[in-house]
Formats: sequence, C-alpha cells, structure tokens
Amino acid sequence: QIKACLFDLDGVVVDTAKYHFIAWRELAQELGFDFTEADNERLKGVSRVRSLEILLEIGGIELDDKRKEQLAAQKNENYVGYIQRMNPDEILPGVEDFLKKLKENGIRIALGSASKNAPLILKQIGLTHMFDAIIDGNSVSKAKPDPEVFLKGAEALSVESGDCVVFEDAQAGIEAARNAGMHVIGIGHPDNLKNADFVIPGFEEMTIEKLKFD
Ligand code: G16
Ligand code: MG
Repeated sequence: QIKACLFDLDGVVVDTAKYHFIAWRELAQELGFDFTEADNERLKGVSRVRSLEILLEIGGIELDDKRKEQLAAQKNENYVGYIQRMNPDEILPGVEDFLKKLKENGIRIALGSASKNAPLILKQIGLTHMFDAIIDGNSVSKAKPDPEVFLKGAEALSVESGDCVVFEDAQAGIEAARNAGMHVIGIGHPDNLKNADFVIPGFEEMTIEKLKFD
C-alpha cells in the first residue's frame, strides 16, 4: 500500500533543464568554448558544484576552488534571473491533476530535488502548497545516487521507505530511490532509465491505479 509519493523537480514537475542549459552555455562561451545540448544531458540531476566540474572538464580548463566558487555563483545568478520569470504554465502536463488526485486519496507528497532553488521554482509555478515536505539541495549533503534526499523525505512524512514511490527523470535519481528501498517510476524513455519499476513518458499517462506494487 503506497502512502507517499516523492517527486524530483527538474524534468519531472517542470523543465528547468532548459534554463540551466542557457546559463551554463553562457558561462562556457565566456570561458571560450562551446557547450551543447548533448553536453547538458550530463548535468541533469547533478549538483551545481559537480555540474561546473563537468563543464570545465568539457572545456579542458582547470581552475582553483575560489575561481570555481565565483563561476558557480555567477551561473546561479544568471539562472535565477530566468526562473524568476517562470509561471504556472510551465508545470509539465498532467502533474497538477495527479497531485490533486493524490491529495484526494490521502497519499502524502514530498519534493526530493538536488536544487537549492527548489523553493523559488515551486513558488513561481504556484505549487508550494501541494507539498507536505520539501527536501532540496539546501537540506542534503550527499548527492543522488545517495539515498539521503529521499530518506529525508520519507522521514519528514513519517512513512516507511517501502510505502514510498519516487518519480525521477535521471538515472542517478532512480538509483537513489533504489538505494532508499523505494519503488520508482521513471519519467522519460525506458532506454535511459534502467532499474525503474516502469517508465512513463509523462503524468498524462499516470493514474492512482498504477500505484500498486507486489
Ligand atoms: C536539478 C537539476 C540539475 C541541477 C541541480 C542543482 O536537480 O537537474 O541539473 O544542477 O538541480 O540545481 P541548483 O543549481 O538550482 O542548486 P533535480 O534533482 O531537481 O532534477
Ligand atoms: Mg531531475
């Protein structure tokens, strides 16, 4: 019996990856190299600091920690400029209806995101009130595939891991959910999401009836 649903943010509730991409690409260009959409795939679900390291690796650039901190802050300032202009139209199709159905059925809802900007994004899209707990990059110290973010979510909701389902669009997030001992539904294409209970293209395909696992 499923008692709680835990949602990743970027790629599950909203597509903030496109804003991350613009902001990272601007930084790369400033540093004198190009950053493609294919490169951006490597940053999905990955923390800000680690994302910068991958970006610098792509550009073949080595910098000291102080400079890295400056660049991460600069990228974030730029990124926040984009998300400050987000609105409820950017909620991915079917998400809001599914959240409402969960509430009607007494199933608890938590956010489990790597982003430190998660509270701002939820505010901009008007969904803050739908979440019973918000666990984000400000409250975790270990990145996915470490299970910390989802274990904290379950704890905040007082629900056992085995009674939780995680919705994830990144392989590291699927692994994190598995490491937490939770069920996991992939959002996207099955080829990119190994080890999920099943994969759906989006929430228009999701129903309460599908929350049954043996
Ligand atoms: C999101 C994105 C990542 C991003 C990370 C940290 O994770 O998928 O690309 O690097 O958050 O974001 P910020 O720089 O805002 O702290 P998730 O877990 O919501 O998919
Ligand atoms: Mg994600």
